[in-house]
Amino acid sequence: MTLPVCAAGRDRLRIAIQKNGRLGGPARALLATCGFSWREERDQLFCRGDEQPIDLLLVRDDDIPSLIAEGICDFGIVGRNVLAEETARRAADGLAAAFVELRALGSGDCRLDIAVPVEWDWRGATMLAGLRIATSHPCIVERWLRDAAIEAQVVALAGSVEIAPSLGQADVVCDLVSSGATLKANRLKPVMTLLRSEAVLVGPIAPLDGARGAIAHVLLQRLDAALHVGDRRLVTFEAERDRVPALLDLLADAEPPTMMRIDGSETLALQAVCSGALTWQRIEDLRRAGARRLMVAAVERMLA
Ligand code: PRT
Ligand code: ZN
Repeated sequence: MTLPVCAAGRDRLRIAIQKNGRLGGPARALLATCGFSWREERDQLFCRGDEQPIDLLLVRDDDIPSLIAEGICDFGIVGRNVLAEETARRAADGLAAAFVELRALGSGDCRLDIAVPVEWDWRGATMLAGLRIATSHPCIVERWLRDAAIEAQVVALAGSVEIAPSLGQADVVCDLVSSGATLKANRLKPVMTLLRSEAVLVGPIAPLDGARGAIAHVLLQRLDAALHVGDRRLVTFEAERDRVPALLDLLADAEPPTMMRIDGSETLALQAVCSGALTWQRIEDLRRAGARRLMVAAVERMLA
């Protein structure tokens, strides 16, 4: 792929995300929440930001760690499992660390699990000795086996890992699991977790400076704000002063509320940001405890 500007001396930021696949949609949505968007055209891998000095690269997830390591991109959004595999591969090749996980993004949750045939009576990791383990994360598995002093054969596969035992390619698997339905359909059961994964923001080890550093600062600040907002809700209501302690007990998950006195009366107007679900039941409980003129609103942006 030929990129329009070389890495050195570049003053625009570059972010790599998955073109297709599970993390592409959530990554685009998160960046849009941060106020960044790009016009994408079919088969286009490089999207220049018109409104902001940030360009987007649409790639396969496996390519993202190397793009950061080589300085072609500044940031990427990728599964922690992909980063961990590339980190283990670099270490096995004697290469220094070249990227770092900067933020956990709260989407794409999964686990990298060892799974064995359902009929096995699992008695611990030592059972793996002498077996063949099929996986798309061979470097993580090799390192784990080495650390656990277990001698087993790692069978590296690019995909369709779960079917390997029934095809006779392997005895057990080490694969990504979210619902577990695929394991079950292949008569396998998870017995150990090697890694808990989610989508993460990856970036260079040394912080960026100059123009790119300034844009990176804005990106990270907006990202933190977006992650902080999450599914927070703003609840506002009025109540008599003597009812307030009981009402605050019902809002134990709220950040410290703002209270204002109304017209020299004993009535207070309150507003609080809550992280828990504000269900109808909860709103009705607040009303019974003395809250009036209740309103719940989604929080779009927060900046401390
Ligand atoms: O084309 P490209 O190389 O970019 O994409 P890809 O095919 O390599 O990756 P993709 O899009 O399948 O996954 C991207 C990332 O999503 C992974 O690296 C993980 O970080 C994350 N993720 C979250 C998952 C899953 N959940 C998941 N369930 N990746 C794969 N799976 C597989 C799982 O192994 C099983 O085969 O999906 C299947 C269904 O899983 P169950 O447990 O719900 O049945
Ligand atoms: Zn991939």
